[in-house]
Amino acid sequence: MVERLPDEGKIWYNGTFVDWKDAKVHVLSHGLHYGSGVFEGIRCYATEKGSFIFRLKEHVDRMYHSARLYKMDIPYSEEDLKEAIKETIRINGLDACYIRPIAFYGYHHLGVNPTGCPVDVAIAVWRWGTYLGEEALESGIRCTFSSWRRIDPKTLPVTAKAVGHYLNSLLAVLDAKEKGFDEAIMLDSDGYVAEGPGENIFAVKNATLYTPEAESSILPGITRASVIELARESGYEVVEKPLTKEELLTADEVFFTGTAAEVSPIREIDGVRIGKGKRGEVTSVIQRKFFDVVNARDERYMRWLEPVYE
Ligand code: PPE
Repeated sequence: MVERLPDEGKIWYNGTFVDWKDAKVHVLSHGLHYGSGVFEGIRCYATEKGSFIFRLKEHVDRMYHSARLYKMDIPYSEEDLKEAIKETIRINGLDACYIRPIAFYGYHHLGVNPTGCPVDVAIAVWRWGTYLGEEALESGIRCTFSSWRRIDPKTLPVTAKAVGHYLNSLLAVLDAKEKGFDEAIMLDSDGYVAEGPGENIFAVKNATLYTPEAESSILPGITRASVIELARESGYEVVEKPLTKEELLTADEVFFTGTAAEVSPIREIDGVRIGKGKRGEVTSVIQRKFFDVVNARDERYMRWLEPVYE
């Protein structure tokens, strides 16, 4: 399930391409000590019409949004970064890949205040298959409610996809794995359902979709927004509201969304079978739609796809 990173290829690093093995940081970099960085996870799909990046603009927008919340000035324009992302895929000759741009405070001084540290930016691309295992997309996964609550908007700007925020996710993942589950589901500080460590969550009841509001303790995912749009377009009602544990456990279907996780059904939570205990009907419809869109099989959504090789 866990795929090792490659050891060959080119990484875009502060405006130039360097060999994979040379894309290094100093151990005293600010970002390493304080988690002071922002990043994105983006997917490029190989389709019959060529290679396309899914919602590149929205991802790059979010990276700058994250940076702004941490008062970090990324020393490149969004246009430059988008171009650099495409160039990184081309120079590595990939047709499908996962794209990881990151901006972090680099080497200058230590101390929590980052003012004066350079902002280093890198873009790496590599092949990354299914996030939760090959079988997950079809059969669904087994989850547990984490004992760790999701970071609270009163503590950190949760809409930022920031490096340090992932320590919260790391604890939830380790907790779930130790208990023998595939993935965790995190509650917010009030006890409502928030999200997975790297995924947003949806419940389906009587063919209506429910998901926590974008303003709650979640990272408002781009896959989440896409799924809401695709579901509404398919005639389903989608309600954004606080979800209780009980609502999740008694839902007909539950699924995760995310760039890495795509649309992954959840078949069990803490020993409670969800619905029929396998991928449900609505999840199947949404999954099919999603894969049609990312694979350039739906003309109406070509606007979400950015060609890499023109
Ligand atoms: N919540 C969290 C906490 C999160 O990290 C992600 C993405 C999402 C929701 C879904 O957002 P979006 O990708 O825009 O639909 N998680 C990224 C990193 C996963 C990782 O393990 O690293 C991802 O899916 O790329």
